[in-house]
Amino acid sequence: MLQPSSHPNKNQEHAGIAVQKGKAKKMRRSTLVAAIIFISIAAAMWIQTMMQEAKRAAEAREASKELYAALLHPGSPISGFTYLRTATYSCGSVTNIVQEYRHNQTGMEFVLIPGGTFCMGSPITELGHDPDEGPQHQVTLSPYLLSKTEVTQEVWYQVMGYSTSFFIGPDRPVEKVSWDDCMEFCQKVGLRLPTEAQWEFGCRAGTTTAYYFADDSSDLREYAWYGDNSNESFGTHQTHPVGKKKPNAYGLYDIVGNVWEWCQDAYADYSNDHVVDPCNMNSIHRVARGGGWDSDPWWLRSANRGWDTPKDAYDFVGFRLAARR
Ligand SMILES: [Ca+2]
Ligand SMILES: [Ca+2]
Repeated sequence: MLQPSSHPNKNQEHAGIAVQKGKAKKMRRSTLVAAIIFISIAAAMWIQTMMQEAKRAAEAREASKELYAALLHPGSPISGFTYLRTATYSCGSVTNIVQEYRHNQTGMEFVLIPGGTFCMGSPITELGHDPDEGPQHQVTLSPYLLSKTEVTQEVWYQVMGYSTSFFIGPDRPVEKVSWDDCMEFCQKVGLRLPTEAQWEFGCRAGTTTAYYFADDSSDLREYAWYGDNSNESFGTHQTHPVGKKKPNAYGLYDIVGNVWEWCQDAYADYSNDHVVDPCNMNSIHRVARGGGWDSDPWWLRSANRGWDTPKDAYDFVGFRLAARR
């Protein structure tokens, strides 16, 4: 039989402490359980991310294998593309034999660019050189595919379902697209923007001169639409249908002029380091290359760099597409 306590308050106190201790124990237990759950979820997410990364890397290796195989055996299959032809292009002092493929989803033609090592940037002695084009440094690139032309308004409309350009024409380059818009487009077609290094390697096509055809700009009007000639046939300066000027030594059209072309990278200083497949993402600005319909000649030099924020869209900036690393 329970005896009434002679010290009810003390007993209550004991009981209170016991309850508090029990609560504290429960809290510790629930904190521990929450921590274990949190750690488990974080670990699971980390493992999932690692597995996705590994899968992406494996896919990239496989894709890269296809490109290496195609370089060795012209016409070899490349997933998502159809082999078209092997073509020879000469420009400046360089001649290249390249393979061309059609991207099945967009219908756009691409050149298989072999990659290799080149000197990126320009020397301070180059006429028009800007400080951000140096230091010149060695860059090594894996093979990749680059579209022969800028993305046209027709292709943009097919993929995105809306128009955005200021100068209307289905075979003119799309413009007034921000870098962010380009990301959305690329995701829909399983392609990406070229890195800045891929863009410059493609533009130079083996040349080391200021322009991809010579050191001086006197022949520029044969190769590009820019401030001196983009008013021809229209009266005012504007974009022109893609692919009407002479290509470079990789068979790329309008790689300079017509519209500036967004690149994947953030705009950042170069270093002296020899880099492999670089893609810098350490700044808020994004790179655009090649100059456009309103540009001065020196903005169309292979090494010239432009930049803007990822959300800005102008009627003189568009893009071309790349595939693989
Ligand atoms: Ca261009
Ligand atoms: Ca510049």
